[in-house]
Amino acid sequence: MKNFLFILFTTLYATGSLADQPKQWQFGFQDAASQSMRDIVSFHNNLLLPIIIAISVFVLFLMIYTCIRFRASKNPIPSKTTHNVAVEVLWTLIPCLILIVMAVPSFKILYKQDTIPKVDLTIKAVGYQWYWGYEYPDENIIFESYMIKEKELKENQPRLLTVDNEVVVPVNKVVKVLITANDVLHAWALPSFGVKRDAVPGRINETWFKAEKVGTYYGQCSELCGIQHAFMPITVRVVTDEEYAQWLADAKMKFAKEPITENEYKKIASK
Ligand SMILES: [Cu+2]
Repeated sequence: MKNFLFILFTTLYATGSLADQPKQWQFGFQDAASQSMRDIVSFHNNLLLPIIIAISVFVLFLMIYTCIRFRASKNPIPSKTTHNVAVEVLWTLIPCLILIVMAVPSFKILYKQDTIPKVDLTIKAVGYQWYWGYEYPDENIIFESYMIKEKELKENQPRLLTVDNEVVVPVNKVVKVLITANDVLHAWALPSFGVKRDAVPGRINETWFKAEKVGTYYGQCSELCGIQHAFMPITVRVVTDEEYAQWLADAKMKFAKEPITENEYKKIASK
């Protein structure tokens, strides 16, 4: 039995920990790719989960105990007690203390996420019904990012998550994301980075991430925004500095409002 439980839990956890994108039957979070997400995962696994399990086991025990100990055949004349000051004080105080124990580290994480370190790169994400638009304000790059339909997917491209134009950012750089929307509420969310912010028409929210691993990361709009809410994924490709410089040069040709000259292209690519 012990072995079975061990195998069950390691299998379930292993599936979760290998994923940078949602997996079938996933249990737990996606693999963290930033310090921010690591903080969230450790807060959940090391503090919240033990508390939740302890409370559930305790309540289950109380229920089973009550059912057996006070069943009709063993307890024909039930007690008429309605108040017990000591118990009432305890069941108010103990949950308060548990909440405080949970609140302190959670505020710490929230404040840390809210303080943006020195920014290396700024991108702007604009939610539209139903796709994302991106801008690299310092680079004069603007493009749109649409989901690839199922029929057009290539091998290894995940369904409902792959887009035509990915956001590309360099690894280990602080990226500030300005988030807004053009029509209705959307939300820009990327689980591996521990990032989720509402995109509100008429105002700009900001957040940041520092991706520590090269790779492709997937997120989705996380605010019900209409009929195609499920079809406006977010794909961020984290690349090395050299690859980023190359992408930047190509993107300037592909997306820029004013095309650049051959010489300018070479200059940027060689940076
Ligand atoms: Cu949306």
